[in-house]
Amino acid sequence: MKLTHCRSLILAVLLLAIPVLATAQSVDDITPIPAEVKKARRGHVTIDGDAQIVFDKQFANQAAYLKEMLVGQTGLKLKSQESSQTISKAPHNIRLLYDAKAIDRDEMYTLVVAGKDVTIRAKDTGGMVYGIQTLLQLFPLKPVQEVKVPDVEIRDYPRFAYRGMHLDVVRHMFPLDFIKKYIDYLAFHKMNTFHWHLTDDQGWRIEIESYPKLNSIGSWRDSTLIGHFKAAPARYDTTRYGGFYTKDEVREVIRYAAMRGINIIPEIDIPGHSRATIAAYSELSTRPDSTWSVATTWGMYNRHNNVLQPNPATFKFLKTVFQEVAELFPSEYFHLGGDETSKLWWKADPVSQKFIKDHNLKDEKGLQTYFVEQVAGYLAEKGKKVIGWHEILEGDLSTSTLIMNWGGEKEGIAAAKRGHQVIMSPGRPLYFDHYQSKDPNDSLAIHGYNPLDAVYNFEPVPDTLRKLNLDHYIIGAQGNLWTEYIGSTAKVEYMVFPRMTALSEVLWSPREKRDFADFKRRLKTAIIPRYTFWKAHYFPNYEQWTAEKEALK
Ligand code: TNX
Repeated sequence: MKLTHCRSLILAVLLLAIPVLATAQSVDDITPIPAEVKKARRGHVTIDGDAQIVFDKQFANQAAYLKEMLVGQTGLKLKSQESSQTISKAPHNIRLLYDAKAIDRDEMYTLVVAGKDVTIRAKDTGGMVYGIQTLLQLFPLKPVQEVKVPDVEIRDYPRFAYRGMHLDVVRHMFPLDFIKKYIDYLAFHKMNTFHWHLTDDQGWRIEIESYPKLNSIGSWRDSTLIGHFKAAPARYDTTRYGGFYTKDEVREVIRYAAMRGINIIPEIDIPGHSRATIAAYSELSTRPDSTWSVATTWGMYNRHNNVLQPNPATFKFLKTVFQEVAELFPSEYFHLGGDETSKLWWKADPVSQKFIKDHNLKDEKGLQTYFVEQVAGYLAEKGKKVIGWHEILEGDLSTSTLIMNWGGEKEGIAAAKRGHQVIMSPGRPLYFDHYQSKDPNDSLAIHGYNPLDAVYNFEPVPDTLRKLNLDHYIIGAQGNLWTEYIGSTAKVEYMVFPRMTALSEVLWSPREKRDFADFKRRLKTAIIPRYTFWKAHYFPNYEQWTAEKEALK
């Protein structure tokens, strides 16, 4: 045996024999990069089974969360006690403290490792959760009996107030456990909003008690398109597909998310994208005597996706359903869709035309605005404000309406100039249902090319707005995952990782700290091991496929 082989054998044996002592992961690997880090090279705090979590009562849930995460990641089982009731002293503590003085921003935390203790300070749930995420990144991803956490002082807070990920559960639906996992992914990435796209042409995915046919009929489709919708001839899988989340399940997800500092914004998409609705209640459509079925194909908003008719039954329906859903979700904002509303159905429908005339509306765009305003009113009765896709700006709306812009900079700028707060979610590069490579053998996606570097280099605030001092209207950004071509949880993960990680740094870290080369280094040393630890799928060829290389061709 060669000497080098012999040496590595000895090393391997040694490593196997001492799996219990581990140094922490590097502070330099924390992702998204924290705002301020001061490394003190003096010492460390040892966290072992004798250490305990001491928490202020505001953070009881987060103490439980940390405990559970530590066991899962390292096998370390720590005891925990509320600070005002602390009886037994431990050699070392992880302290979770409420401190509204030291913490002067929303969602901020400080993490100090010094002396005997690790101390996280925050003044809200989000801040504490993010402090915990950072701390967990300092622990190894394997069973240990103790960890020496290096002395450090971190002062950290987000660049943007809105940091979101969307998931379409209509085109394909995912098990409740995966929804929770997705929320865990968001929490790791210091995101604070989960946009849950719950209704569309292809299905209705939330339990509604007042209109039960939404579930018995609207939640199911008879078949599903196979392959790309542009492929001819179209082929269908004739297995009945569907389902919906019960209210109890939704409540469970809301609770789960709240502990992790995540707000859930539900979306009920109206007045277009309504095939599932009218399949259940055809009287709400502009062709009440036609038989409608839940859509079985994709990308068909113009000819086939009939819209809601403005009639008394429809407005009663909208009020009842939106109020029923609003009661379930604590979110201040409610998403009412408003995208891709095909005007041709209203044009061809005498009832809609008479409605436009009787209500002094300018045209079909005015009618679209009327729908949005009505629903905004129903939601206001429940104390909620409205978010809609940027097409709702076709008419004049109250500026309290938040605009989710899936267009480009132009639409974002227009909305901000009109005094609306805007969430940037442009198809390029924040649609993660688009391709991340140009490899013809890559897994099927809708179209497009949004490789990792395009996401990492995305700047949510257009220069034009900065120059006009209107940059504060951009409150954040969101990655969207439409699931026409995403039929499994493995594919969801493949499409979002590592792009979601890149987006998290855009949203969280100071702009001047962003550095793609360093980000890729951290992906290798810390993040991909994390995906692997989660047993999550991811797109591995992100270095090979970049927007920059394509531009040079
Ligand atoms: C457009 S973006 C849609 C969705 C599709 C998506 C596919 C938006 C508000 N509507 O219904 O799933 O494109 O990328």
